[in-house]
Amino acid sequence: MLIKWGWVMSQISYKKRIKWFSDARFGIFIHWGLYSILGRGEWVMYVERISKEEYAKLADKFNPTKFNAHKWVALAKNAGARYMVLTTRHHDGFCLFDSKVSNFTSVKTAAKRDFVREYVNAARKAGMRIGFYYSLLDWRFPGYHVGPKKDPISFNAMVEQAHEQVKELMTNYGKIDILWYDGGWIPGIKDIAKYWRSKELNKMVRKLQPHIIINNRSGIAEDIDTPEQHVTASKPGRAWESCMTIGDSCGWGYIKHNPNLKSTTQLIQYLVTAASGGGNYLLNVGPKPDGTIQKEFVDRLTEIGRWLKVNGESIYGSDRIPPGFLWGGAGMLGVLTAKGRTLYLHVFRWPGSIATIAGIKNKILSARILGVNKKIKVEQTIDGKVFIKGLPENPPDKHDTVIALELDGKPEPYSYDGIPL
Ligand code: FHN
Repeated sequence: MLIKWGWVMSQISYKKRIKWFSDARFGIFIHWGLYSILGRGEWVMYVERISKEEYAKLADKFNPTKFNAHKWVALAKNAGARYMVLTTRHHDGFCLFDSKVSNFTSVKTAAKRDFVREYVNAARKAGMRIGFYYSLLDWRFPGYHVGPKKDPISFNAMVEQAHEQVKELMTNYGKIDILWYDGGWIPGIKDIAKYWRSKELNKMVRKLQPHIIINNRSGIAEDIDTPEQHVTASKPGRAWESCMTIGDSCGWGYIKHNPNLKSTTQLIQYLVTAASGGGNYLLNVGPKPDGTIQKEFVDRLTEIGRWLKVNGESIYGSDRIPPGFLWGGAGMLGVLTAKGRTLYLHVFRWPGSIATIAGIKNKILSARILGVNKKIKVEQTIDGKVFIKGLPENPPDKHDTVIALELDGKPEPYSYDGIPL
């Protein structure tokens, strides 16, 4: 009985801890560091086999005079994001924060700045929730490349560095909302949590930051799943967040020539689809070496913000769509999101003056198009079909027009199982 009670209490604390995150639905990921100078993505050191000595010379050139954390935060806020996650240290080992256990930091090299502190201060001032990305692995340690069995001394030194630096990040920057581990994989090793001593590490993190949300990449499930470059819902009750680049999936850090960018419509529809599954969308930007963010990214984030200003009620604080709705609920038109007794029909593919969906059991009390002051009519059949009439011939929003359906209760699917067409 005691064990069950303990489980129940942990679930309550989980639900309380995760609520702001799930309500937020949308965050901005930022990958920035020495690799931005080369403009060929954050894996450049590894894929071009640049020696750590050669790569370290970049630190003498990394002096982003145009970096202004307030501008990054303002862009994220203007995009409608409710939290941000910044790479405090990526796999290359270079810290954007002050560390007692490493000289390879932005404080002890050319820039002489603690960029993490500037980011934290700017985000806190703007009421933006704060996330730290931290790569457990560090390519500069031979123990990572040959593995803990071949070079336990170097591997364990890398683990010690991780524990010390995570402690610095959790101690020196005030209340932190998300710890976003990455780089936990160890070639040839399955139980990575054992080698990173993740249980001990996360116990220390939670002692220092009791409200923090920890992702699933230290080898322990912790609080959130993190599908990457795809939108895939976790099991009901489990928070999750899809992280994605604007460019194609080969690079999160700045890439000088990356013409293959996702459209704003695609990005908005990924955000909506994540919300439909009760998940979050963490959209990445890779700032330039001078600290500015390229126009194509600024334009997309600004347009997402415009869309959210009109349609945010269908995203923020939305619930996962209950199972059983026919083909996601909106058939060929798009996807559904929900909040309480309101069902939001996100129309990606505009049908003209009449929209038809099947599979809603509830009685629809009224319907409105978000951001459009136009009366529309709803007709329902006894077998769950809905005809929304009087719609404009052309879609009011080019990315996703949202029709809000007020129901007589929480959304319930109408099942056609066993009923022939
Ligand atoms: O190797 C990293 C990669 O550089 C990037 O940081 C992504 C973001 O989630 N995570 C790892 C690849 O899964």
